[in-house]
Amino acid sequence: PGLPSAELCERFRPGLADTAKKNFGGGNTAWEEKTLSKYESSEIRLVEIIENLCDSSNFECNNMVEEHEEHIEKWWFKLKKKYPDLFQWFCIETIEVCCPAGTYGPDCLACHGGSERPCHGNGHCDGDGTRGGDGSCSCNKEYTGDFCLDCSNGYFSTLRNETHSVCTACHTACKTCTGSSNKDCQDCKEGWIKNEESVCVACDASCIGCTGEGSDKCKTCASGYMKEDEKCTDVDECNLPEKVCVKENQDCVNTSGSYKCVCSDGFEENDGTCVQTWCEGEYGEDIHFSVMRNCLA
Ligand SMILES: [Ca+2]
Repeated sequence: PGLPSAELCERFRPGLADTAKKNFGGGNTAWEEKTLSKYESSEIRLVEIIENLCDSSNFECNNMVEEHEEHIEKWWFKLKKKYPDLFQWFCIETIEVCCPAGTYGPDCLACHGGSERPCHGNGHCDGDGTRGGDGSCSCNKEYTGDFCLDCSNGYFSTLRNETHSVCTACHTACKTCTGSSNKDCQDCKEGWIKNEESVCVACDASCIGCTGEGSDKCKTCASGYMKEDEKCTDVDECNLPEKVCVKENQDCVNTSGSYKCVCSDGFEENDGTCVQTWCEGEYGEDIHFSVMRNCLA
């Protein structure tokens, strides 16, 4: 048989707790207390506990319980006073498939960073609580290193001692940094550039990547811009030989990096076409679209 999964060791304990309050509405009558104390040590509850130890779909767990049912019965009738924690007695000490939290592997050794706070609270210890794994840490994204005490790129240290480390996100302009503002960048992130004051500032909107501030320092031009006199300049889509706004009663409006198609004056968008908004009323007044049917009739 292979090693049990971490899931098995985690599921076992909550399953056990479930039966404790089952079948009782939370009232406090003498009858209920008497019944409860009977139930607490009854074979009915033992059966319920065994049934609840595993999810019905968890083959591995159900297999394990079935295989060792006589251990659980022995514990229930003889040992539960001395060893109140079934998980510890059964899973850890008797059938030796799990380990105490914060330990891993065949001998339940302490995880990297110690069993109290594996990975210094900044990651997950491989095999934690099971007889498998190697105790190494997979750190949360902010942290790196064997013990999850160092900061990842894009994070800087706000607290660091032997046992604790807190890393905080750099400013969005920084790739690496020593503090929280865009003045504290060591390197700028892609799309940002250091100015004369060593502050990472955004490349011009017309650039994809840049060597400095301004539209003349682009590495390449962003879409909607083209190189003209060494600068990335907005393309005026409305003046292209081929019309870009082709619907009836539609005008083209150039924007920086793009363009918009809008309905001409006196028209408004309705189901994707531009319809007339106003008409001359009987009495010489402008009438809104909502009454246009009347004025067309
Ligand atoms: Ca444009």
